[in-house]
Amino acid sequence: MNHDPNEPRFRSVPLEFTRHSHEEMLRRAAEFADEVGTRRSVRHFSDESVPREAILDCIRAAGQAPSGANKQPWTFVLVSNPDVKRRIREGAEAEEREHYGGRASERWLADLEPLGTDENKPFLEIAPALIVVFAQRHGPRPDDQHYYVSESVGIAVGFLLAALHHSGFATLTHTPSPMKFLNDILKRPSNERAYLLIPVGYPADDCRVPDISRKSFDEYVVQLD
Ligand code: IYR
Repeated sequence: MNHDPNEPRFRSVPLEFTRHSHEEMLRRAAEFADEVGTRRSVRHFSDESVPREAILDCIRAAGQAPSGANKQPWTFVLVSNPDVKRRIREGAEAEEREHYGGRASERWLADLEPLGTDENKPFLEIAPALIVVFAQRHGPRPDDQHYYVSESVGIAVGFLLAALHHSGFATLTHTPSPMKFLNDILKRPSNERAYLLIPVGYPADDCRVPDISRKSFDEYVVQLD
């Protein structure tokens, strides 16, 4: 079948795109890099409540991420119920006791030492909100295929963390492993697997963070021109 190159083979709409001047682009890019550069993973939260609507808008930002075949293979569960948070803490600490008590290699535990982490996760109860991100292996029916699920959900989480930071929330990317207990507590179906647990709130007044540094730019950038 011949195809007219001027006739798109898919339903389309005009692109909405904001064009900035070069100066504006330089300013925006530098400002964004500086802003995300101030984000730190926080493990000491205040129990102060947070504006829920703002969290929901950040989740809305995450939902704008690109995804494999536009399947949008993610579910974000926002938890603020104290009883559910307590059960999540118990489930996570049970896994973490295994992790720190011998499941993790000596090398892994040594790599974690500068971060000061251990099996106690009080922040899961103290933080006013938890976002549990689930990746959908496939759609509601097993033959509803999803593609590049980890990549897609990873991108959405990047959007989410940037949006939360931009809005003024402190966050932690917490990964108890395995995370099956989250399906049970949150009653998520078997096509979903927990991907990341993100406590959200304000830092405790006396919050301290590990004295770590980021790689210098040249260590992670290769420019070929
Ligand atoms: N999930 C554990 C261990 C842990 C693993 C890595 I890799 C980290 O960067 C941080 C912690 C915990 O949350 O303590």
